[in-house]
Amino acid sequence: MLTGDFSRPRRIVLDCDPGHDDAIAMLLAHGSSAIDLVAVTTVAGNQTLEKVTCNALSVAEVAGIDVPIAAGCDRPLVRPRIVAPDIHGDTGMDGPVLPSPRGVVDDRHAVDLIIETVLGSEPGEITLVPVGPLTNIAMAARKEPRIVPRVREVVMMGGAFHGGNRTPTAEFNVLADPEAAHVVLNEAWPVTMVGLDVTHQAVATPDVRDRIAALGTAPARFVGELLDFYGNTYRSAQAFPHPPVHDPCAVAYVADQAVMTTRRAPIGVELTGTLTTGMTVVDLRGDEPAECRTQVGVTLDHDRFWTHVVNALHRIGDPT
Ligand SMILES: [Ca+2]
Repeated sequence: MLTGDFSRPRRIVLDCDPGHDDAIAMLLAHGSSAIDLVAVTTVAGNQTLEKVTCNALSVAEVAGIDVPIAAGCDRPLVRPRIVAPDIHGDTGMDGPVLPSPRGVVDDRHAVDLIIETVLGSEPGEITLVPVGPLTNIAMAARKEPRIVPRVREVVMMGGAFHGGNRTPTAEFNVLADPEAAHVVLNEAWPVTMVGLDVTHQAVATPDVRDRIAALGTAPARFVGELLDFYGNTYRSAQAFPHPPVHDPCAVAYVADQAVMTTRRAPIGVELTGTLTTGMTVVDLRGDEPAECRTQVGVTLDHDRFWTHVVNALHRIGDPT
């Protein structure tokens, strides 16, 4: 049972690179009563833009998600593209047998859809939730700076204040496009960084798997199949006994701030390191600064987080 003010759903654009955990983030955003998912935008990351966009359409098909899905940038701002087949497989979402999507990709470029959505809404209405490399968000801020003061906040999955996953010091989303992360973290909007410090607490333990399986719906079975594959790659590539699902943590925080504790802190991105490129450098020295646009997630309420995911799947039911 969750308590809190869920009376006014938060309107979000989910910018993603599905991706197993991205898929669960989409399902949570669609199924949560505290979220109004306005659009899904895709970016090259876990796999190529073509593959992750196809995956986003498949997730929409599984869950009955009927919002614009637009494809964005197919490569980082500056650096060569990196992908993550070691975790997500050749398709970017290996494991489940995916349905052929009936939906089609929106005509607009993701960057333009983000801009139109923000400018077409009330100031402070739209929250941007990037859970892939930050290329689209940086491009949108640069192309149309008027969006920056109109966005309520940016809640990003990426970075860490301690350690990395793709390298010893860098998390994948920030490493994939560190210049874009630098742009996003230095714009004049509030940013919450939901990094590995938090998401490594969001592990899909056997009791969680049981709760999802007990729902008995097609989307719940889909999540189970995603976690089967993703659990195996996380075990072999990263030695996790149970897989951490990163991206839904950012969505869950938008739905319910009580899922995560936060701390205000300046955040920089290492752009010129020889060993530490893509590292997010978070200044946690001394007292928490009173005035600071950026904050980092610190601890996750595991049960509360997963209850949001299970409740969202319950609300989605069997849409087809
Ligand atoms: Ca992602």
